[in-house]
Amino acid sequence: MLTLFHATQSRSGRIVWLLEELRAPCAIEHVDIYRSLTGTGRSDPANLHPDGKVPTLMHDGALITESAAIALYLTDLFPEADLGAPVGSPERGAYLTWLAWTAGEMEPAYWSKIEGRTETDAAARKRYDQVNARILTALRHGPFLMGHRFTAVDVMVGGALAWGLEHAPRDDLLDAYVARVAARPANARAMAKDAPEASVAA
Ligand SMILES: N[C@@H](CCC(=O)N[C@@H](CS)C(=O)NCC(=O)O)C(=O)O
Repeated sequence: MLTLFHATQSRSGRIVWLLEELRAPCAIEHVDIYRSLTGTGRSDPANLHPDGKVPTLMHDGALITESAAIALYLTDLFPEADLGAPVGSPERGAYLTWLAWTAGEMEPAYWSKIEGRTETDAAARKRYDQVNARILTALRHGPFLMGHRFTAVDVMVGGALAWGLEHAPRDDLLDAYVARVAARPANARAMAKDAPEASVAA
């Protein structure tokens, strides 16, 4: 059995979206989190994450945290949905690279932009520019980041871009991509489940 610990308007929304894309049966436990940008909320004792963060996934007693690890875990668990790349497939290397890159490069680069460090720190600016160049280069081949096929990478990157679009460079290709992935029916279904009052076991 799968259970996702989720907080409204947070990183775990991407996992709700991915679960919808996968059509994976999963109970959603809405929890509170501490929100550093507003200083609101609190770490919820009901959340099994060791640091009180989300997303947190439980699968038959196994605890999985970290958005990229959860995305990989789920796409491996539901290979028939074809949203990942199985071990041994030619795309596996690129798939793992993109997933790790979202956590290791994209997120820190965008946070440095949000916090203004890209204005004062040349290394932060370079990283931010490299991140956007990587996305735009992939989208020129598109329509998705791994080419013709929509994958969990598009949920991770597209979801992050949709959240932080005001911090992204103005580019028609990027805007069209975010609109394209955000318009997916699974995203609409996920958004309907985002708030606590909408909590249901899928
Ligand atoms: N690297 C983690 C970051 C998780 C994270 O920081 N989540 C935020 C919500 S967007 C959170 O739970 N914050 C609560 C806290 O920092 O206590 C991931 O990608 O899953």
